[in-house]
Amino acid sequence: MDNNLKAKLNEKNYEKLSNVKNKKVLDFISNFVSLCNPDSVFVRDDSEENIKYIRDKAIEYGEEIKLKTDGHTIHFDGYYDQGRDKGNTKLLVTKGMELGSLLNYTDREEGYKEIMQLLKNIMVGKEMYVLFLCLCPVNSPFSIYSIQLTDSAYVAHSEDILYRPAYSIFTEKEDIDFFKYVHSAGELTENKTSKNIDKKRIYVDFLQDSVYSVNTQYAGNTVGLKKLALRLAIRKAYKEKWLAEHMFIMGVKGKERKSYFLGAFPSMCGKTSTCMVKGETIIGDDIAYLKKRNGRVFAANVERGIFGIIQDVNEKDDPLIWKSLMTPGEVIFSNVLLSNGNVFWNGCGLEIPDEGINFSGKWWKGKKDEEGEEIPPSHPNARYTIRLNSLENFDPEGENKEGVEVSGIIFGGRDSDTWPPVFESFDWQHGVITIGGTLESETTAATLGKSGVRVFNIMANMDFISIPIGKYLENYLEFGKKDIVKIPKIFGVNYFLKDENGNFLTDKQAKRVWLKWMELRVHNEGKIIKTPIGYIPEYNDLKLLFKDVLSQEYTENDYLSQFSLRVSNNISKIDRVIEIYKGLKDIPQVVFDILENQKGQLIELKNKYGDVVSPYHIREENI
Ligand code: SPV
Ligand code: MN
Repeated sequence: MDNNLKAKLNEKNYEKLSNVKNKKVLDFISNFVSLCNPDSVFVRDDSEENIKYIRDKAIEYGEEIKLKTDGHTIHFDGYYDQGRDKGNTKLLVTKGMELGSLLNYTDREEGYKEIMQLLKNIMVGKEMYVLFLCLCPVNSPFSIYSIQLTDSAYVAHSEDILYRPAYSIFTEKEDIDFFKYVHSAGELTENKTSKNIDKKRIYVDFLQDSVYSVNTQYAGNTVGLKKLALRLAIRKAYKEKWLAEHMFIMGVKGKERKSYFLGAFPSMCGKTSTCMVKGETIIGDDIAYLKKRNGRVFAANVERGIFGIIQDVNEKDDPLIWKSLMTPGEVIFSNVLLSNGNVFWNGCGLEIPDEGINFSGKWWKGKKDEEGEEIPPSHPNARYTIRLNSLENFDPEGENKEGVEVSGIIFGGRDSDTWPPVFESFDWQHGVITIGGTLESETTAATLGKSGVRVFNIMANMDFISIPIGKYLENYLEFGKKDIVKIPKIFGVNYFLKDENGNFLTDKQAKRVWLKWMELRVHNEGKIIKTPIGYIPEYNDLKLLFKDVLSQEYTENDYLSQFSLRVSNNISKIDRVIEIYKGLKDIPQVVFDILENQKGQLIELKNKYGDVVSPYHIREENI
């Protein structure tokens, strides 16, 4: 160990680090201790005492504030640091390497130089935390070990709630590969938020399996094992022929059986609320790794906690999350309203006080921002951080090292006028290309029946893809082709379908029925109608399910309004996506073939029946 590093460690921390025999680990830590120059270095082992040290520091340094309820704290990110910063998140690439127009990347040499410059002496006056962690359960076929260096006790605390500790693994194994993340919140304001937001940078150096993040605190930009690691994992998965996905994992109960589903939805499109529905179980709400074993597909949750959107979480709609947020235990609230040691947020179902502290500092009802817009009590992206095992519906297989066998994969975006509420692809290739591969989401909540701006978001993973899209698709297609005994079925869902007057055609609870229908389908039960976009349910099955699951009457009119195929809109969607794919290099030809084929069938249907076609007409075509 070099003297500079040694000088920053007290006796206990020196001992902890000495127990790590891997030279690569020591080199990495030494280098960044020299560069960032913290006053001291704290090495976290897996003990409760060490974990508590970091929790206490977050409060001592003011990055978190204690709330009235035991174990609960609140953290604020800066006013301009309330979400993932796509513009300042860049992949570093060597000269001549092209990733395509949809990815944000920059020259590695320049980017590296810039970020090293920003990191220089950035931790003077601060303590650096060294955390040994693991993506997925430790010692599992899915494990990727990781080391986080950060000067933020809030980031280190969040990482403890969200990821499995792995110090003991680093002391046992001498030579393991690991991902590396270096983070500094930079200089802080008096409110303990990152000050130099104009120098906010998140650079992914995949050549060294490293990510650097500076002058930001928002977890999506800073918590290495979350979206920073996902970008590294997607490359690793491509090389090793597995999948790293932006997906929840949940159990759906059938009659005396349970099947596991994965779900990919862009942010704010119902992902967490789907895997948290009443009656089912959750394994994870954000990121899953998929690997094959004996010809079957297994998935594991990368995380052990949830960093979830809090807006509209209330006792009535989300009783299980609510309970976890209201019970003493470990919860970090971020960017909600603080008043008298209690927290409030939009849609919490409680009376919101007229003043307090929020992400804009001192807040009062009617406070306006620089543009004259009223500042809400909580930011729309305000969040809670909790452990999954604090939830009553946490699935008993949640920590299974082998993962769970995947029966179905669900894709859904914010779509007011194209896809039906639920449908099934013909097979893996068809699902990958025409469902996951055409996923779009409307940026703004559609108003007055008019659709918002649709943004292409392939597999809901667009923000994190770190290889050319064509290669990403190719890996997906291959995954379902080779060495397969049983492949998951692929489904599309749409919770946001509207009628011509702009009214939603389904209510929040209906997703519970769609899940049960998909559960039947993965066992090849339930009747289906074959349409050009895939299989849709028969009315009678849904009628029974609505009665069973929700005790609701489901009318034939409901069915016809929801499941009539919007043929013209589906054609336009395919045209939009083909246009995007044409602008990229390396898209496999089969992608165009399958999309063109589907479009051809839709045109035929349109010529015969018009813009919108009843499922009954389509059923006649089946016979
Ligand atoms: C998302 O936005 O998809 C999240 C939160 O899960 S973040 O950590 O910001 O990525
Ligand atoms: Mn996410």
